[in-house]
Amino acid sequence: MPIEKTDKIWMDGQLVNWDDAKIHVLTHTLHYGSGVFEGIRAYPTSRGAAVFRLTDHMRRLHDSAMLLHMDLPYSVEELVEATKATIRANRLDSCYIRPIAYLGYGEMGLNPLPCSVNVSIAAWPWGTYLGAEGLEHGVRMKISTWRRMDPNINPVAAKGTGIYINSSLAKVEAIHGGYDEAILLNTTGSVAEATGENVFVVKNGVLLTPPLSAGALEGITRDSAMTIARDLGYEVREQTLLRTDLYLADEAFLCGTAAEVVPIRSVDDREIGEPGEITRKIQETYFAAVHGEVEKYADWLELADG
Ligand code: PY5
Repeated sequence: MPIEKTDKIWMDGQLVNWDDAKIHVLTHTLHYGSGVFEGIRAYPTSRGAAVFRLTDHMRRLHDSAMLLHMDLPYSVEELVEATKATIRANRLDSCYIRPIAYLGYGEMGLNPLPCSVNVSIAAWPWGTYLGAEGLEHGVRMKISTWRRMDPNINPVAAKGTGIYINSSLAKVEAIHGGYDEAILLNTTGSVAEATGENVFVVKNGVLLTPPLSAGALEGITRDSAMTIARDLGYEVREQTLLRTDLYLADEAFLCGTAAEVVPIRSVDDREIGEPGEITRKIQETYFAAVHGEVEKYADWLELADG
């Protein structure tokens, strides 16, 4: 799906025209994957565009930067305000927001420390990531032959641009095989996560998801889904999962900002089937929450005009 152009992109403190948001070919991050980024969504609510857990996303951007020795020149609060300004400047009520911090032009050695740190924030309308059919009836997953990196090879807790080569390889392998999305195992063979989503299974009425130590990103949607599930009265456990736990699941789903909450319909051609009741309830509550329809989750929303 091509990116839908909007008017303005925030670059290092200025709102510049979309077509002018350019960088030099010798930008450090282009060569070494030394950037950090976030994926955030804003949804229409009765009080205007609301960004879902914006401050939490900007905190994670700061954490990612810290892990890669980048000193961000903007505070969490400044990035929150910059995001709201970008949404207002583009008059968007529903959008995907992509902040990225990168090491700029000026140095070419591997030492990142002398490099300038640049930050930009773009926002554009982006529909459902894994397709309307997937959201409704579930996606077909393949266990990748690519393993999620060991945390002593790359800091997988950081949303680092270069780290996503691993996800891209798994994604292409899944697409070439005729599947929608891939699940990656870690180097010890247990389930880590999907290419851009966390994974949950439901077994005997209990929700299970791999612990962060398995190599899963600390997903903000994962945290939201766990809260929603517990509030609905379900038990949620972080637990090591094997690929066969996926095959034998009663229900399973993916969650992430871009993908939202997406049922899994099969894994390696083992049918899980149409979305089950627990997955449906969590999906429905998540969509109601992001649209400002659930009072108890009102704190998750940060108004673009607020
Ligand atoms: N795991 C990985 C590897 C991710 O990239 C993401 C988010 C998640 C889990 C879920 O995290 P969260 O719930 O905080 O979004 N992926 C990005 C996103 O915007 C990029 C996807 C193209 O969803």
